[in-house]
Amino acid sequence: MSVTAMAERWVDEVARLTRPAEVIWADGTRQEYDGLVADMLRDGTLIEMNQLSYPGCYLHRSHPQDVARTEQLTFICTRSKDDAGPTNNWMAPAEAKERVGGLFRGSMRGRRMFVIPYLMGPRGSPMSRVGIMVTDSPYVVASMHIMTRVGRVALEQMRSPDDFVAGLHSLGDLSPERRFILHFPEEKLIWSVGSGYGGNALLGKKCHALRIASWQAREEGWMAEHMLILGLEDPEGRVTYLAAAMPSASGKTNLSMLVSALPGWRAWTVGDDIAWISVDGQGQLRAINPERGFFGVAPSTSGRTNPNATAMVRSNTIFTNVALTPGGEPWWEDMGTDPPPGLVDWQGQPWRPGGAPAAHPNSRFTAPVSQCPSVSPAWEDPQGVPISGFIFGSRRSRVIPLVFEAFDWQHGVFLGSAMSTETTAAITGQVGVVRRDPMAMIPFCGYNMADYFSHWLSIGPRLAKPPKIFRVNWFRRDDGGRFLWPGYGENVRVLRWIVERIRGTGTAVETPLGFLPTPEALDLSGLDLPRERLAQALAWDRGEWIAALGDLGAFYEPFGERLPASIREELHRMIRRLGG
Ligand code: OXD
Ligand code: MN
Repeated sequence: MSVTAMAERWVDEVARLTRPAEVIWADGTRQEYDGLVADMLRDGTLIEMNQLSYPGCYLHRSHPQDVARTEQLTFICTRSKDDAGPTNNWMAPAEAKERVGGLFRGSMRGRRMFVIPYLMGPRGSPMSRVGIMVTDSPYVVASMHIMTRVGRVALEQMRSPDDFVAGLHSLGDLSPERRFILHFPEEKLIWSVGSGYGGNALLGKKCHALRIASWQAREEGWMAEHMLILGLEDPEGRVTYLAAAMPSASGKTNLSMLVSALPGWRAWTVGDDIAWISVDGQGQLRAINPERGFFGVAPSTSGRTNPNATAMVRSNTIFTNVALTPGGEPWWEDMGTDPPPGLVDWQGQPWRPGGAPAAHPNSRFTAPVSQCPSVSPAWEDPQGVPISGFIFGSRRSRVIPLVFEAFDWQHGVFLGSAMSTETTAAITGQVGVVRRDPMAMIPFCGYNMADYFSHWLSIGPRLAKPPKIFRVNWFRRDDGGRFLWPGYGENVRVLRWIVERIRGTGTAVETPLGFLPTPEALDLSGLDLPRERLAQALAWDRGEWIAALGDLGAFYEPFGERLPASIREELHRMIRRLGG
């Protein structure tokens, strides 16, 4: 049996169901990409941007009701409902196939069906994995070219005929009423219909590299996490690698390519969204970035917040739902320039000052990692980079201090499980409401999160020296609603303390929450930040924390007996330490 025999059989089956006019196997070449772009320019799927100032850049305008991930239409389809757990939407596999199969019947009639063999992770890495995705969207094929490694590079990595995750995607009629994002982890299968939006339709990303991969990772003893990976270089040239979990649209991309405000310190970007992490023969965690592109949020990206991204998206980038200047350049809110006269909004209408945002708040850029000026020389190392610290960060105006450190691995896992955040435009729904988001994985964990916490707990004892775990919050505000911490490039001051703690040098005080930096421990040189504002950013309030932990207890309830005893124990210990 040839290594692709099973994939070919599945593709034939899919073609019989969806009835495309033509079946094309994508090869990942430049020629193929250029051909897709030419087709999309002809039919209006893409608009050419100014090829002198933005060479190789194009604009795509999506259906106005298809602009973000739709979590309410995303399902985990395991045989047992308990295996999906209380935080996932669940459908029985047979029912899912029955209900949604009909939407694929004939859905590609008159369209081309593309088969995309793609590799998640560096070529030749034992940690990399293959997917075979079928889609009727040329925009998805072109985006997959940027976001993954497409073609022979993937097929060559297959170890057996069933060594792939199968992903079936069809635009359907783009109606939210007929939109479903289904995951069958027991079959390594994804079905997505009715959306062309990145997180719903670029199946290598959230569907494969997080939801299906998290299931495989638990079975096989590794980790698939919603984390950026960066290397922080100190003035002596030593690089410490950190991985950080943060909810969607909360600054992961900016942090991963931070331009340091401290002289002599420098950040190297390995990945901005997903980390696959395994334990090596020496008991060291090693991480790869399974992706080869960034699918970043455009609004607020500027020379001040993220100069590297600003430089990176000047070429070979597909923009989605940004505004367009009369000169054919992209524009978005908080880009650092005033909206020019004649600006056209993300829906192609003339934009009026004072009206709705010109760019959609979840408008995006899709750009190759290799174009990032801060890309790490180790970003495609097949062995991955050694991880010395984990950071859990979320968006909270109150309660959570700027930074603190867990007492140990178990306490750190508890802190990750306790994370909550204010929602953003990256998902359809209300923006700014607080919701629980353990490890920033609530939308992406492909199985019962109680088992996910157990899995995290089981990793620590396998490590020679478990990474230290930190909690950060760049988003704390004062009573007047102003941010207490300047963020962006200044975050290096917090990262520096984290690295010092990892090395055993940084100073801290023990509190009921964990180890907090003393106010002098953070290097504020060259920063105009009064010490009392820093003290406010680092402050914690007993009453607020006791109330928050009560709420956390309620969040844990539906997990029942499946919640690891040590997580409950950490919760009770923390309440006791707070005198509650
Ligand atoms: C993303 C997301 O696109 O988390 O990375 O929504
Ligand atoms: Mn993400």
